[in-house]
Amino acid sequence: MRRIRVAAAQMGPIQKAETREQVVARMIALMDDAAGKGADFIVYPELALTTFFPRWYHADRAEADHWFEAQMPGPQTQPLFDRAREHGMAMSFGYAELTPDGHHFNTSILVDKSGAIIGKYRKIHLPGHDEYDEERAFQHLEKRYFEPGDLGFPVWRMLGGIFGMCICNDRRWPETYRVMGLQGVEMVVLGFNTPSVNSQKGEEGIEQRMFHHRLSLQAGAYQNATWVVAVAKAGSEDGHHLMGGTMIVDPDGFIVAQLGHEDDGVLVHDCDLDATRFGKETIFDFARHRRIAHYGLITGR
Ligand code: CDT
Repeated sequence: MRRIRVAAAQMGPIQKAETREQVVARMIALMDDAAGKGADFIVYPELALTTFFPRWYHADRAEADHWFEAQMPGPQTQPLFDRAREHGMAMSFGYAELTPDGHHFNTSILVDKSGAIIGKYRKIHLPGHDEYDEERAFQHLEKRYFEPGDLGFPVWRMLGGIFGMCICNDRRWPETYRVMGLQGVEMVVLGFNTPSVNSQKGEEGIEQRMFHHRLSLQAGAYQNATWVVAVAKAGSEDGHHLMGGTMIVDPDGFIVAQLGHEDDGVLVHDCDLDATRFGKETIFDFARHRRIAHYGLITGR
């Protein structure tokens, strides 16, 4: 038994006017709650420090730079790192990253119990569009503000297990999980900001969106014999509603814990990383059963 007590730290809406200091205070409150419940590892949403700003159009892209972090930790996020170290808790959260040479990514990091950043992932599947689209009910300008990630889908050893990260739209792509699965991943953590309606397909509402969310997570978990921890930013941000759906899926593909609200709150669950063994050693023993000679269209070979 290799038990990790995970806290999926859902965040309610973050309004445009909220400051980093206010948001970090909310994250610290969630962490203290998780610590009281004995958590080893806390996972926050995609773009956890700000509102989901890609819904706002700036003709001049540089006007969006204030949503980005040029330093991690920086002066406003250092208190979060300090508190995590005090609690001896590992963490993962998403933020908008501005690199020293001017590149923009939708990023998440993995921080170990000592407060050291041991892993970085940059979102690869960027949904939406890069110019103002008047046909849409609202904008989703991730392709305008971010470049596709350039780090692949690595995994990291931490807390006695093998961890991977992806971000929001990545969870809908089987390749995301499989690339980490091939490296033996035991827990994939991800944050998401998913509007509860489709901006291009008015009749697709929250029920269908939630179904596709669950379908993606459960399939990814089962087909790669891995835990999946998915954490929402939820509720109405300046009138734009994001669905909830924070949940933990076991390596058999079952949802073992989920939150039923759209506010700040932690979902704590004990995950046994050894529960991944059965699937990895039997039906999804990739070395024995994959037939890559027939996957050329996928691998590009
Ligand atoms: N943040 C993010 O990736 N959201 C997308 C919305 C897709 S609609 C353009 C998602 O896949 O949930």
